[in-house]
Amino acid sequence: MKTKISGVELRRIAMPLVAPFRTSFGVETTRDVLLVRVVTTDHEGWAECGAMSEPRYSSEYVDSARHVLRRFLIPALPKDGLDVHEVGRVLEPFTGHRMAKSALQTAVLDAQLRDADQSFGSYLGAARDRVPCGVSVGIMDSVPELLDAVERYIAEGYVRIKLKIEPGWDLGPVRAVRERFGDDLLLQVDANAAYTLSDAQHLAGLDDFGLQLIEQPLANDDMVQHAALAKRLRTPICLDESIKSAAHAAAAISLGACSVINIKPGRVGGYLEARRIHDLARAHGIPVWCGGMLETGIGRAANVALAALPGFTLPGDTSGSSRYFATDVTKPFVLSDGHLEVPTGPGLGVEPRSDVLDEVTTSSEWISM
Ligand code: SMG
Ligand code: MG
Repeated sequence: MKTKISGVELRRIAMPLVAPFRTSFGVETTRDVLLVRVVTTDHEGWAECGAMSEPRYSSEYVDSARHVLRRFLIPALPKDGLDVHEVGRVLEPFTGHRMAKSALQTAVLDAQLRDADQSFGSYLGAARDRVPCGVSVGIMDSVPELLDAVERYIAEGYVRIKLKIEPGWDLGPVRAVRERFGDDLLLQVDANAAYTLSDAQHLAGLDDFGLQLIEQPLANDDMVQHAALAKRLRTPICLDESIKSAAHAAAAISLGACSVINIKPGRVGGYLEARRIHDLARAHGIPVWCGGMLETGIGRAANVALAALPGFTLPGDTSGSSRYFATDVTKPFVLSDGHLEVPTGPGLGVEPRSDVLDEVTTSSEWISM
């Protein structure tokens, strides 16, 4: 199926977070998001870029994504239209910039699915109509503050808690949460690459707490070191930042660098590559779950659809809108019994609310094809 694009809007919005979100690499207070809207003959397609405002989680950042889209990626799309499966190949000559590529491909996919009257979930191969949700809890100033936050999230119904950790905020907070909420709580940690292999013995101290996994303990490029660490921990290692493609996933699995994978479509260049990683992991018996980049309802809609694939056997960081924003740019995603429903309408199945968008827009540009 060919989709003919007449132009693309790059719109940047500033979304205040309900509470600051601190990780080992920095604090977010407002989510600076780049939205991509492709306009076709009959429809529009929307997507959101996972890049943050600074190149800390990954080398991409909002300005770089906007620039590479405007200067290279959008002009590379064929003028006479294309099928979503061609987007990856057309963008392939440009190295990296996977989050920017993902946003463009996803917007084309949304438009194409709206044309075909098919939902993301049905297109990707969703195996259920709702997904269980976890929540990622940032680093706090004190343990009592952390316990309060975790208690609130559990009361809201989240089925799994992920604690952000860093050197100096690891064993103590994890022990406190375990002691307070008991052994049945599904609990995991995410270091965002804050440790080195010389911390192996210290990290083995986490083995006492029955964690579901430890996410990205070591640096992004430390695939071999993660394999060495895996031999020294009982806690399963999950990779996030290190897995940027299906090829990385294959390498990590064969090296024994991880036994779980966090799939973020933006990080790996789009939903088609995300599905390839899912398929590969599933064939190897490696559980996967859907990560998050503090998405608005636009990105969340597609993530929830992805998380409904059969290999997503662990709850993801697909939290309800209210965990992030007082007002979302779509109808809010609301947790019900710890789950979010997979949208069923055509494409993403959600509509951006233009009144809300206009209020949060900080810049917009139009690129004609
Ligand atoms: O979207 O709920 C969310 C955030 C989940 O912890 C989360 N994301 O490394 O997994 C991760 C982080 C990356 C973004 S931190 C600003
Ligand atoms: Mg992570």
